[in-house]
Amino acid sequence: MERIYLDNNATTKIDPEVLNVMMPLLSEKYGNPNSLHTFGTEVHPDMVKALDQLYAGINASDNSDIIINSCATEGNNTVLKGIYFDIILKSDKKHLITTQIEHPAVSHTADFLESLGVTVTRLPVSESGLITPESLKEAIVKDKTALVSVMWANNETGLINPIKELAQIAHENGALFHTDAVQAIGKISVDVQDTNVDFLTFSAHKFHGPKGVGGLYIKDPIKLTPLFHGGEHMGGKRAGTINVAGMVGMGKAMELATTKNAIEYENSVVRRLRDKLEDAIISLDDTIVIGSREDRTPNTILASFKGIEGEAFLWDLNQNGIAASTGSACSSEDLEPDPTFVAMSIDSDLAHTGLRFSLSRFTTEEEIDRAIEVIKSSVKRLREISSTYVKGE
Ligand code: 7TS
Repeated sequence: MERIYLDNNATTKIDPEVLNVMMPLLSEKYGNPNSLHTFGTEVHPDMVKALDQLYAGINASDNSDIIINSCATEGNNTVLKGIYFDIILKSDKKHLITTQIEHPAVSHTADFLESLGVTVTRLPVSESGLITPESLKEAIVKDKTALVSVMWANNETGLINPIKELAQIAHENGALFHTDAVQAIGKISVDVQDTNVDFLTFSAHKFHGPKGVGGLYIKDPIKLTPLFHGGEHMGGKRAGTINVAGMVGMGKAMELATTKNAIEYENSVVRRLRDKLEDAIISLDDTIVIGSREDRTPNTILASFKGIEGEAFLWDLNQNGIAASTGSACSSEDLEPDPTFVAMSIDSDLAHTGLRFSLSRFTTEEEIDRAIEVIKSSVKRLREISSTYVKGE
């Protein structure tokens, strides 16, 4: 059976061009970049190129930092814990603002800091599922809030927050601003100078790069206490031998994902396919999709099918070759996943019925047509089963 991958917000396929540039660094060019012999030094040009591609992809200025790390989870931990050590412990700014819809890489780190005595405010979403400037204005305390951390685009709904306005409010009140841009890179234009964010995290495997490598942007002249202490790698900002092949792959993936053409492709072709799938879903009885299309990344749908339990639906789709998600795969190892916490904070009727479909530039029209057929017949079958079950009770 042909398999169709509609779970690109969990991870993406490596672009063959990315794999190509990585292969030499996984085979003959294996030197440690910190070594002084030619095995070490010969990889430097590849690393410089990758850094250039990363800086260009998010429009970072030359004197700002991009720290290469293992993933966005590490980047998010570095920012929140760095702020704890550098600002919260050392000044009167003991307040952290985040949101109710962050990925656990931020929310659980905020919970941990709260257990150490930090005051944490978690902004709710508006009716349209967004974090509004008004709610931040209400929560922020001038010269007492150390950091505001708001994700750029939500991984479950795809809803895009007004990052530029939020960063401005943070700055006007003496706070720094961090955004988890994992779900934004490659889907919409991301510009750190235009939005004036202080910290931004990303993860290569979400934009057709390899797993196990990510980046943290830090605006000049901010310095953060590192999460890892050890050798002088990355100028002492993140100890541990750099994943050279991963970094080079991430650079290439960033370049491919952020050109004007790539973003236009997302916004036209991917959006059209997403809308086609979405139109088919909402044409079924008793289905809804969270958030207005214009407010979302062009590849994401979080849908709810009344009367159908999300896990059962996911299983049925998987049996028929369609890979979707009940929300964040990060929670699917739990026996009782909490897949739709974002949707629930928008609409409590959605508990356990939300299913996420996320496309990529590799998704084809034929795949969407086949997915529509499978979804329709699966909904019909599962509703028949549940009505028989209710009657039999
Ligand atoms: N931040 C956001 C917004 C994410 O969506 C994810 C992964 C992460 C951080 C963590 O990235 P990592 O590279 O450190 O693992 N999100 C998902 C998801 O939505 N389904 O599976 C993983």
